[in-house]
Amino acid sequence: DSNELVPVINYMNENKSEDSDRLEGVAEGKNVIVMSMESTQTFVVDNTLHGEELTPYFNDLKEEGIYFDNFYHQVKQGRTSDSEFLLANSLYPLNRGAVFFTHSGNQYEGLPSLLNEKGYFTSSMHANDKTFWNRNVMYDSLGFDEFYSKEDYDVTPEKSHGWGYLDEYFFEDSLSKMKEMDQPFYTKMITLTNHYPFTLPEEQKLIEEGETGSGTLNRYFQTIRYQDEALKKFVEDFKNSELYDDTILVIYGDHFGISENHQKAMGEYLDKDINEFEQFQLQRVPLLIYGKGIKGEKNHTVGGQIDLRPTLTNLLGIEDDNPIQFGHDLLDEDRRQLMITRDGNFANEDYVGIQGTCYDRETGEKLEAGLCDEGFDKAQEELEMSDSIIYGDLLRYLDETEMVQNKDEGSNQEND
Ligand code: GP9
Repeated sequence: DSNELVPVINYMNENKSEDSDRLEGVAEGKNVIVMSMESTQTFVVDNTLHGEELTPYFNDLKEEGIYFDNFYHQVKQGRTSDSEFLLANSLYPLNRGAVFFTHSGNQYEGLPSLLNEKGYFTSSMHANDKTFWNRNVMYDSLGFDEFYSKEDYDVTPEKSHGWGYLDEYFFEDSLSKMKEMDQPFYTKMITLTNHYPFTLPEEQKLIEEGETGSGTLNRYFQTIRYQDEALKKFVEDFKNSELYDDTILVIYGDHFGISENHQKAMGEYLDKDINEFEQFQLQRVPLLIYGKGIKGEKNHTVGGQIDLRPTLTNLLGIEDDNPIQFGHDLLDEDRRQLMITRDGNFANEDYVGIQGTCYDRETGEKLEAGLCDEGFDKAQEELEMSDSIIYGDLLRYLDETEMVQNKDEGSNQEND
């Protein structure tokens, strides 16, 4: 019942840090394009194969925006859909199954709903079947106005490969759609080509395969390189369009592409032993905030996808009245740096804690286990709390609970 929400609200209040307001409202009233890059991990950024850059365009682009190099994905079995859930709600996904399937009927206070209330037209763009990951149902619960799915794109066999519509065409069609959208808009694009098993038509291969012992990793380099070329075309067209002046672009990786089954090959490529610590660090994904008026900076704060929503609302200068969010604005210099994974592991400014073992985050050196106790405890506490909200569908009590709390506070003040 509604009482179940009280401890969560109390926890949120206790853990709220004083917001520095850094860069607050710099994108006020602007359109937002959030681009979710399929299976894109940070290790490809500024990295090479056969002496060639894997992501030459992104490498340059990131110098012009705010680039985060200690940003982690936090997904579990729901993969891309889990990353969407983290972004929309600033809640953790579930440990088993995909919350997009299991709890699509819950009441949420999604970011699309919030932006909607503030006058934004909100949409998601993804050229796959609309039922994939139950998106057509869940998107309604999150408050999207529109879902541009496969049927809204010019998907032909010539323009498709593997999982479907090639990114270059997806980008092209999507930009045309954006030009027609009511403004301000918030749209989330989800790419598809850089998806396992990472195959491409011959003419789209812009780099030779890798030479490691894993065919998967060897091909991944090629689809990553392809995605970067498609991104280049998109961003250049975007910059030449009228949208550029009034739009910010947020690019992030949704989850890993190379699983731990390919550790040996990864070690060959990166020229180091991929132990438990390195495997954890490989879960970093790129995050870039880019747009006119946003000054370039390299940001090393430790964070994850759960932090995207508060970061965005801060940039947009939007008051977010949903108190149940686990994320912390990535641009706030005094923010709590703690990234919790669905497995109960964590990274903070000093440590990485994995299954009871404590590592120095900078050096990867094993440390005295007790140093990570606090991090592990916090991870457990937050995951349980987030789960209780989802399993109990507790956000439906939000208004009621806040009303009671406000009344209590009011009467306490009278008594003081
Ligand atoms: C499917 C796409 C890929 O529509 O989002 O999903 P994934 O398998 O990466 O979760």
